[in-house]
Amino acid sequence: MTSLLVLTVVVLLGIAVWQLTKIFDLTQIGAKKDNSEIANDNDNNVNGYLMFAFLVFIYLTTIYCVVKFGDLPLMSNPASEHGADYDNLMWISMVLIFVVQTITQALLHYFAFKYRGKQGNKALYFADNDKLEFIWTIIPVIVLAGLILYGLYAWTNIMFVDEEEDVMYVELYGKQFSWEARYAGKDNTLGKANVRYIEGVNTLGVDMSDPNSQDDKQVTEIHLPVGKKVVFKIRSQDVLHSAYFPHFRAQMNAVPGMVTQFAFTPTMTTDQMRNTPEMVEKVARINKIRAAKSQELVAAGKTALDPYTFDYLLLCNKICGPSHFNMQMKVIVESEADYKKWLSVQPLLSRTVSEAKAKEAPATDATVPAVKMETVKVDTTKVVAQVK
Ligand SMILES: [Cu+2]
Repeated sequence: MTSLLVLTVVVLLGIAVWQLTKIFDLTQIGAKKDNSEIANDNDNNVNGYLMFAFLVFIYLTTIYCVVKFGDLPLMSNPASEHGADYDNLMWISMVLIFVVQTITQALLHYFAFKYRGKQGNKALYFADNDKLEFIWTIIPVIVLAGLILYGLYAWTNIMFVDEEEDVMYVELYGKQFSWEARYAGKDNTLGKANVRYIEGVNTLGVDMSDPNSQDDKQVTEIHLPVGKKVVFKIRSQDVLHSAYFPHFRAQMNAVPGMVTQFAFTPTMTTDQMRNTPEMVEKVARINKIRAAKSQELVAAGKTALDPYTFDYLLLCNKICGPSHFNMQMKVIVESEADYKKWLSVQPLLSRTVSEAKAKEAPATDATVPAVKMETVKVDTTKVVAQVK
């Protein structure tokens, strides 16, 4: 409805401007004026200088964006082994694009000014120039081929996983709108899973009859030991998602019906990353904004915001639905000892599933159903309230 109103207003404004120009034209009748549709020298000069004005505008906009937003892209302190290679490729591409666009834009606008129309000028017929065409073809070919080859080399290196190597396996399961994760347990092998096995607490659809599933652990946050290669096996329950770890320079699509994979070695613990000068500065800046916002909130009688602390995150990088923005899971990189301690207290999925089944079992007893139905009712209202 709002868009229809906006559209109507835009159309009416258009008609108003059109009518105004007609009135203006009528007022000009009788005045001595060049009414020719052909551009004269004055028109050409104005357009020539406007070309320069536009060049200045795009340069100023570029400089403004670099100064204002230049610190936003993650282009330093990668937290994974392959991250430096990735950043390097990104830097080379960005510098190349920047230099080439600065020069070509200047030339484009300068020539548009220099060869602007002049009364009496005749266009020169110019069929082709093999030398020129060769130069402007071969330079991009060499540069692009270099970039592509370097990119392919980096990609092959990043995606290569040596099966002999000591790696650990973690499963990531994307669904609208959250991530779930599963550790392979002592046997370092993830049990089979399929969407058809999803039932009750078994939200990952793990095949509980598979011996490899018995020691698997489902977790609510990801812990990774520093310096150890992790192979993520990525699945999706519903639509396309994308497992995205920006600080580790890692991203892979989660595709329904297939298992994709991405592996990386974390090189910086969460604490180390928190203490890098860039991160300290960034967190301080965010907290300054949050403090100002908190003041407003408190003044309006609302609760103040908690101060922000940095944590690595697993995000979704495919716009997968209305709550896509909130699809995230905390990632903690720590020492091997801390990681082992954390993992040892995580419950076995097989135990969680059998305990849940044992709890459900009395429901078949004729005396219980009334109570059970009540519980279900309460849960539903809670969910509805949360959604609202
Ligand atoms: Cu998603």
